[in-house]
Amino acid sequence: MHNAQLKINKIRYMKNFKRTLVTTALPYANGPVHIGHLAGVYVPADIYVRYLRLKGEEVLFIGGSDEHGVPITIKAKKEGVTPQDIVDRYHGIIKKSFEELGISFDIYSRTTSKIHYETAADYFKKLYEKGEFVEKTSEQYYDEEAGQFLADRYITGTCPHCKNPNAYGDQCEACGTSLSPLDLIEPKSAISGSKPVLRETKHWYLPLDKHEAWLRQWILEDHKEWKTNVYGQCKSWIDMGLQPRAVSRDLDWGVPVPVEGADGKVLYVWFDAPIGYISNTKELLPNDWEKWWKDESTRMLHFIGKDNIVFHCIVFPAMLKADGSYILPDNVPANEFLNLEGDKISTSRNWAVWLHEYLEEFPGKQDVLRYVLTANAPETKDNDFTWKDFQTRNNSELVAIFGNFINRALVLTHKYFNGVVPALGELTDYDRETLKEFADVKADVESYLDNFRFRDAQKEAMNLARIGNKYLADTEPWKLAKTDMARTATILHIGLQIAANLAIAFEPFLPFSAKKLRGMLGMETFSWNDLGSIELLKEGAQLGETQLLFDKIEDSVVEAQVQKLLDTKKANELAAYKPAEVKPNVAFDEWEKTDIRVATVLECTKVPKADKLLQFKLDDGMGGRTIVSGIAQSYPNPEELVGTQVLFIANFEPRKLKGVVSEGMILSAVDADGKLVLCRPQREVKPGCSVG
Ligand code: B3M
Ligand code: ZN
Repeated sequence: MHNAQLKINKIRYMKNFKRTLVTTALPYANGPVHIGHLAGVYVPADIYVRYLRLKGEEVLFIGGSDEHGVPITIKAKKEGVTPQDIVDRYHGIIKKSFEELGISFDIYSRTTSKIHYETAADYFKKLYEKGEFVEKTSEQYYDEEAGQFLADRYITGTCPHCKNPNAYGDQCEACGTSLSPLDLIEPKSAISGSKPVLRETKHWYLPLDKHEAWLRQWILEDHKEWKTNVYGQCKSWIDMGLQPRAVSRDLDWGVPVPVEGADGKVLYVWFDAPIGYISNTKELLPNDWEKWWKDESTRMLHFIGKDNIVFHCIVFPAMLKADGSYILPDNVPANEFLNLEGDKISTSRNWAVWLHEYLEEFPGKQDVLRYVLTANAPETKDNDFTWKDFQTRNNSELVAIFGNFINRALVLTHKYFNGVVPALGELTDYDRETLKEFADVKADVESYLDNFRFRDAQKEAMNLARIGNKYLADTEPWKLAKTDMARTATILHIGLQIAANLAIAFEPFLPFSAKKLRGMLGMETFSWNDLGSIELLKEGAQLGETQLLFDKIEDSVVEAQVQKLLDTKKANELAAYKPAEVKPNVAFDEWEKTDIRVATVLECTKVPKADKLLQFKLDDGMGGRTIVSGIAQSYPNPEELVGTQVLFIANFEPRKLKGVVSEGMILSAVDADGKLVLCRPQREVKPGCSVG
């Protein structure tokens, strides 16, 4: 991995910058955050920030909720509450869950704060006064019944490509095509259901075309070191030619456009949201914020997901440049997407592992989630989270390697040396080999972290635990203790130094466990620069109490999580269910030929060697009959049907099924999930009664 580019990046960084400003995408406050957000943005950003802090660098970590945008207004309308109610609810949930996961923001604020409204409005005004916008009038859909212009999401209609009747004005979710509202066939307002009309409206546009030349130079020439997924997306946008982008909308939720004649218009959410990074810095550091935003020796990094690349690499930089007093980001280490059990994570389909639910269902296991998400981080391509992998990584990596090593080293020290760090004696060749191997870890972890390769960095840190585990397994101090106390002391001394190194190396990745471990080792101070040292613990120092770092996750626990997802899938299927088309009409005298009757079940058993069939013995009021029915999979306990009543077709031509003659057909409804449900009269009736 020590290729030239990695080194160049590091040198660039060390030469030019004094401090680092890290921002993370502001999640929309219209739902809680899920593992996709975490793996793509917040966990890597937190690892990076913790790493810099541990190195003693000056760093600021900014987060917050994005509280504007049409989806929030739609959700509010659906629930019959105000948009403010919605964002208050989710901002609270999101903020608390981030805190509990140990995402160590210096501030987590929101875009409905007073300071944000002022900052965003002032930002717009300055650009407006500098003549950085162009004004354009265009025709947009207007709902005359509701008396308002319609945001793209508020218009539905038929997709011109796939004829899906429920396409949105910005996208067809059936075929994935992005649309403009004017593309829709038979557009309809999602507010009133009426047919919208076209009306003229004026908006302000950021002329990205005018920024194209410098953006091309700045990204494509000066930032070749950006991740290939980020660089590639930017290149294709720039090569397609940049277009002016509207920065205002006709909407009643957002920061009002602060110029005359702009009644009923607000800033477009993607204009105000990135300014939220600035407002939140101001809120935290009212007197000192400018050094983070306007000083060339500040290195700014935006951690985001791939769907936000164009806004952070092209639109926001153009806004910053248009103002003229701000620095530009030095890097935008965007990630790809994390899938869940093979399917795209989706808030609307509830296909997600929600952070606040995880924290409740897995108390004290924040680090397990952090570990698994980092191990599967979608850094270069989309990746998948499965509960099975979650369990395996916990049980065979955290427990079996990391936890096992720590536990052995500490328990043995308590047992043979009363919990006091024993003396280091003479080293064997094997000791030296082990120490040499572990001395490289620091440089490797650093190099990966400096290049935003968090999976590799964590893997490398985990190597320390592997080295420790192997060292104890090979040297077997528990056996030596019977014969050679001095040698036992040396081995445990080395083991404890490796443990202390782990407590430092894992602070960025697994902060809760690292802290616990430092407590067990009695480490009061620690710094990244000590990593690699074998003098972290002094001979004679007293260790703290030993606790278990990680514990096993049982099958039943992950099975319950998988079941929860299956339930979600089923609920989605039910929600999407559409009844089958009705068959052609049947004349009355044709229909009358069918003789449907009621019977009481006398016996019901599985048909041997036929997993779909049940054999019914019925009291049909006419001497009894046998019917075989293909409902076994929907009724795993057929004996429970005895005594209940069923409907059956009495004049159905008898036929042989698996050797049994079936004299009729029992009626059941086919539910949305394909399950069969028996039909019966609403109260008990005499067997043999007609149905009609
Ligand atoms: N809220 C989009 C998103 O969560 C948006 C990010 C804003 S960052 C300034 O995907
Ligand atoms: Zn379509």
